[in-house]
Amino acid sequence: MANPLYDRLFGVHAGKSTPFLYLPGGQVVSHQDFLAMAAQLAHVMSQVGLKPGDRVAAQVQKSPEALALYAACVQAGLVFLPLNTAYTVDELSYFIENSGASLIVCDGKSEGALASIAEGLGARIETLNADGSGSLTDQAQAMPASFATVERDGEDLAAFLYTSGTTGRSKGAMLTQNNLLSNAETLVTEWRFTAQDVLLHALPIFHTHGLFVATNIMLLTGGSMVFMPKFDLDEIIAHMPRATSMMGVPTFYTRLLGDDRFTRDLASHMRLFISGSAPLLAETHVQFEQRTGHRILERYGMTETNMNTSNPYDGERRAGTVGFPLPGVELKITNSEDGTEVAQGEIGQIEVRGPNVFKGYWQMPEKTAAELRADGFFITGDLGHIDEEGYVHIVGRNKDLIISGGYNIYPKEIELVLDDQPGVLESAVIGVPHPDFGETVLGVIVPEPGQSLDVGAIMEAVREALARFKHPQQLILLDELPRNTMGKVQKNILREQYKDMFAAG
Ligand code: MLC
Ligand code: AMP
Repeated sequence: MANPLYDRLFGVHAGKSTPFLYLPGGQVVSHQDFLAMAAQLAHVMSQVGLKPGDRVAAQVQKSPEALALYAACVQAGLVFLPLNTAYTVDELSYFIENSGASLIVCDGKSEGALASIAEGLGARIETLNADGSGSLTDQAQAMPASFATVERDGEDLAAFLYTSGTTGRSKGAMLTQNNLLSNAETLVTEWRFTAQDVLLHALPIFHTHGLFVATNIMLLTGGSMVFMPKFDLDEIIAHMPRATSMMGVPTFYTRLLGDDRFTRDLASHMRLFISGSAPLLAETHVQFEQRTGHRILERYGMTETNMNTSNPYDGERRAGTVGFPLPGVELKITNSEDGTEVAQGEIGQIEVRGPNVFKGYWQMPEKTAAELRADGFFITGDLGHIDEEGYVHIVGRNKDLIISGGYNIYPKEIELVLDDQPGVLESAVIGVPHPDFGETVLGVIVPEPGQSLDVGAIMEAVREALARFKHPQQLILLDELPRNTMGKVQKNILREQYKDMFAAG
């Protein structure tokens, strides 16, 4: 029986007592322990009636058990749908309803709030807490430590990851087993990962970066991870001497550089530092090399595509670029009006095609057709150019998107909440430079004529509706928004006007 993703990432480790996860408290989870945990969870899910292809929505804190839930879904042929732990109940109810999830796994603290949603949708709810306790693991303990892997084809769906959209409605990106496996295989080779690697893992495991890039690579090679619940500077510094590699968003690197304990000596055992999910400032790249002697390897990816490009392992890792298309990935720069390729060196929209590219958005054929061409090229929404030596440069975005600390925020989603508030005529949400998060959110509101606004009440409504990382750092009141002759709001003018609002120093 075959299940390519399970067989290659997990099944190959059967019976191995080699370390897989080093936990900050000193415990070690071996490959074998991890597989047993996954098998027990797979039993619970099949016993409660889940069938291959069913969706499992999980909003849980990072823990070995949470990672084993991913493995269990792969083994039982279920579609794993990890959700940001910051999402509010409002946000979650949309994802759960839209995906038609049959099982919701959440922290015990959220069970009460989610129970009515689950009931309304006919979904089952189980709990999994940060310490690994909960109804799911309670049931798992009584289960056998091996599970007959469900047969799957490489084209079968393995995961849904929700990504917000410019219209404010999130879309479930459908990723197949082959999408995930092909990309992990390429990255292992490109970045020279082996069973000897120890990866510092401080990213969340509900997004592509921490789950599919970091974890899948380490599973494929049989290496191990120092598995931390979140990014904590002290913990990173404490564990760096035993590690060989780290993956992070740019904020990880700027925070490390801001700490005097982060020295050349501390990083001397490290083989590789990788950055992605948001632009790494060339200045950070340079400072990092001066401090440690290491050149950060920057790569470029997306939820819909996993990784597309990477700076070379052996060749020159060029600051301010995202390197070359990965083997098997075709990348072209096109004119956003007619989709034709632009001349060498010119700026246009970045399109990619390859085995990494997703299968479309769940039950949204129009949105899929608008972004995924019939010939397989995906329109990323990023703007860039390719220089004479073939390095890809990202110069901006064709989509209204803010990236704060590696999290994507679509202004439209926030504008919809702001516009709904009493006394608000209209709003514009923009991203402005921020020393820690790269960019941060600023809300500009125009009150209805003669109205005085209760900013506190507006912020309270935002808190209710949206995850913390999407909240505007500040709300600014203006009499009117700048518009062009077509009546379109000129966000570029607002961005320029407020660009120094959170500047360092
Ligand atoms: C936390 N906060 C954020 C935030 N993270 N606000 C804006 N943007 C963020 N990214 C909030 C907290 O809730 C807190 O609110 C306050 O800001 C300060 O928190 P902190 O303690 O300083 O933040 P911390 O918990 O340390 O988190 C920062 C971070 C984290 C950068 C370590 O956000 C992170 O791990 N980001 C990684 C995101 C990621 O994995 N992206 C990959 C997407 S995949 P309060 O109210 O308590 O003060 C993808 C594809 C690809 O993009 O190419 O990889
Ligand atoms: P997400 O939707 O969370 O997968 O985010 C994908 C987006 O992150 C891309 O479309 C880019 O805009 C951005 N991104 C990822 N990696 C990089 C990078 N190295 N440099 C600049 N932007 C990046």
